[in-house]
Amino acid sequence: MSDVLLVLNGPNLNLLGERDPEQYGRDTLADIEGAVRTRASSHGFEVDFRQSNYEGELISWIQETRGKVAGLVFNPAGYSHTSVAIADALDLFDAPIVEVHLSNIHKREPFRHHSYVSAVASGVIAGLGAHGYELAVDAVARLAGR
Ligand code: DHK
Repeated sequence: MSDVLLVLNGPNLNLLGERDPEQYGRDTLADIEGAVRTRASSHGFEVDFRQSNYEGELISWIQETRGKVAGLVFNPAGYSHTSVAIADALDLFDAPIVEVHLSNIHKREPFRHHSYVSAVASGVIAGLGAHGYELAVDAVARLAGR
C-alpha cells in the first residue's frame, strides 16, 4: 500500500490569499500545503501537492496516479460544477477521494450547488475554509484504514 496522499487543487486556487477572502479566507495555497503536510505526517503519509488551472492536466494527473496513491484530497474549484470529464477520470480512481470546498457552495449561487465530483467522491467537506483540508486528510486516513 502506498504512503502517498495526493492533494489536487483546481483553477484559481493559486490566487488564494488575494482572491475574495470573504469566501475563501486569507490563507494562501502555500499555507494550506503546510497545514496539510503537518496533518498528513501524523498519519504517516507523504504528500504530493499540486495545483492546475487546466482541466486536461488535472485529468492526466488523476490517470497517472491511479493505483499508486493511498488516497486523494481534491478541491476541483470551478470544475466541480462543469466537468463530466474529471468525474469520469475519478470514477476509475481506486482509492478514497475526499472532495473539499473552502466555501459553503450550498449557500452561494445556484450554479455552485451541484458538483459532478460529489457523485464519485467518498465524501465531501464544504464551508470550513482551510481547516476543511486538514479534516479531509483525517478522513482519507480513516478510509484508507490507517
Ligand atoms: C472554489 C472555487 O474556485 C469555486 O469555483 C467553487 C470552491 C468553490 C471552494 O469553495 O473552494 O465554486
